[in-house]
Amino acid sequence: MTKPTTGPFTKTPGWLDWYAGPSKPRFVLPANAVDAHCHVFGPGADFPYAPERKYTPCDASWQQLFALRDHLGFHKNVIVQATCHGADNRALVDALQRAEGRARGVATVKRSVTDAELQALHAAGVRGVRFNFVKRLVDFTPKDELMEIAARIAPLGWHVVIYFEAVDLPELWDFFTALPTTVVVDHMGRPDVTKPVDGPEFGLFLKFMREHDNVWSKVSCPERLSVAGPRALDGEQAAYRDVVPFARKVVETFPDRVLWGTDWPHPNLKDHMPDDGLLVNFIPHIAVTAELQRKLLVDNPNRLYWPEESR
Ligand code: 0GY
Repeated sequence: MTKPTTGPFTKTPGWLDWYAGPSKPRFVLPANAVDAHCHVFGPGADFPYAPERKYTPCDASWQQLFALRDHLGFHKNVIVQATCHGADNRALVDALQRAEGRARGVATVKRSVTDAELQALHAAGVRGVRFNFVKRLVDFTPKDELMEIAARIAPLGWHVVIYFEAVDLPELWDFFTALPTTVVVDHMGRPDVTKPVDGPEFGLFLKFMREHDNVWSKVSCPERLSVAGPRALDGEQAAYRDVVPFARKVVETFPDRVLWGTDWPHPNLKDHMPDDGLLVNFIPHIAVTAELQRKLLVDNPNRLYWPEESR
């Protein structure tokens, strides 16, 4: 892959560039596998970052994303609008239009979005909107505005992607459970993996999924959730080992409602930048049979994002 660049913008101090030489994964992905959570950033020269952004990344173009897709062995991508672009979806739409049907998108929209704009996003391949509740990433949006957006996108067959921290789930519960669409949770609701997998905090997340069969979860981002980090003394087998029980529990309890993605180019990591090839090798630790792997990587994302191909 080509190396990261910054274009006309100055990166946030300490920002880690994505890993330019990912290894070839040992785990061979099944045919038609989908990387169901990844982003494009800019390039800033073509698609400037939003004035209200909380960080300035290095550029991460559609060419670089699709090169990674091919290198890792994925067939398709779901590209999720990142907060550094606010509700300006032009970089996302451009990437979708370049993908020749092999990418779908999750956008960010405001209450002021017109029906014509929603239709144009749909035509480009957008199939969901993202509501972000992570305070370091976004300013607060009133819940009545978000509910209004959810009601507008529901007739399009779109879903809502929600991103929040585990401690905020109790406060957000009533809003989440009132959403009229399929709801996809980013990164298992960001559990604190130093707490027990069978404790009350993660128990509430499992209850959320158990009691609401419209709720799905991405079992992604071990590199973001792990305290143990990428390597243990016994090597790669144990990478992000503290995340394994959490992700495995979700995969095995809700095998038909889980998705996996690289999260490339990995915004806001402070300590290390993962080798995406090693991240793919993490998958068989959380989906331990060929059937679970097929559901996670192929059946579920294709059913949600390419339903016309799954009929
Ligand atoms: C992720 C996670 C993060 C950032 C964003 O849109 C974003 O800026 O999602 C994060 O910093 O935890 O899923 O990419």
